[in-house]
Amino acid sequence: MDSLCIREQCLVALACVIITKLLLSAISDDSAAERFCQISMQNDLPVSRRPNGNFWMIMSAPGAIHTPHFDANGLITWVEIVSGAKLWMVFRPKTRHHPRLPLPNDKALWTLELLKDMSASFIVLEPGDSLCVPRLLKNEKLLIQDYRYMPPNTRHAVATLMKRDGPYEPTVMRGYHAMNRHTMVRTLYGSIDHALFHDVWSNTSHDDRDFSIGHMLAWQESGKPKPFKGTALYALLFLGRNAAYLRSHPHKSTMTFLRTYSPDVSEVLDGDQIANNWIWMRELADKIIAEFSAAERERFVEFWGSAHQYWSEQLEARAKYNKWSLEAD
Ligand SMILES: O=C(O)CCC(=O)C(=O)O
Ligand SMILES: [Fe+2]
Repeated sequence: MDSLCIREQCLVALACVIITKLLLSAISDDSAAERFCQISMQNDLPVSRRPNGNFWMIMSAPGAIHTPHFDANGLITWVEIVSGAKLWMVFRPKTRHHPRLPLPNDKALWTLELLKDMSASFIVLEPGDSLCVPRLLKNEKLLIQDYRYMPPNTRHAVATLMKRDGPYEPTVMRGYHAMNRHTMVRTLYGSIDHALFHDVWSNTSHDDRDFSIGHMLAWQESGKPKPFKGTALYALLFLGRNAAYLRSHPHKSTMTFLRTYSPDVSEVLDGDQIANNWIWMRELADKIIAEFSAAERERFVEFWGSAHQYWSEQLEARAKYNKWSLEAD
């Protein structure tokens, strides 16, 4: 860079921004859906854009360790280091099946349970590097196509590094969360895990991604060609129809609380928009389902049954965890 004049440096920076934007819009069906809705529905859009957007930035001190976790709400993660360095550790299941969450326990280092029976990959990310799972795992068989990011529900741990003999400097990283048609099923299963165990196994919440689910359903309902097919569509419909219950649960530690839980956003900022979005998503999902052929309906019902069963089992697991926590107190 030193040999480039200011004008050339600006052009390189501009090209990098454009390439990043193109890459991210290619993985982000939620942004594409929002654009579709803005163009086709203009001022009639019943709910707003996702209030907090997809981008974020974090700064962390050398030595900071992020223990094993999955990212919130079944979202894809893309990151790029701006300055400093991080050691990224990615853990993936050895089979195609959704890995079940371990029950948290009172052992020291219990968070390592999340990594049991997983294959691990490690990479150091430095300025300009972005997380690119295919490159990182190039010797492994990919489970799904199109990995240019960390897929939903990927278990990972992160350490912020310090340059040997370098200054003690924080690391700055920018990131992007998205949803994509190729990973919608993982988004759904990740959302179930998140709703029930976000306080244990995740580090934040992005419930506003429900606005994006609404936009994706609207895109599916009136777009041509239809963006989502097969299990990706079924997962989107499951998310839309159950959105009110797939938010981050407030975790009261009684066993029965989840059985009587009823979502209430009346006190929340944007509560009206959130409740309108629940209604909108249900209507859109019902319209899409009404168009299904008999064979497609059958496949959808089967998908719904499996997802529902997983959800019930996770609910039981949470009740068991709450019981154990109460007894331990
Ligand atoms: O940088 C960190 O400490 C954690 C970052 C992380 O886990 C993420 O971006 O998903
Ligand atoms: Fe993370």
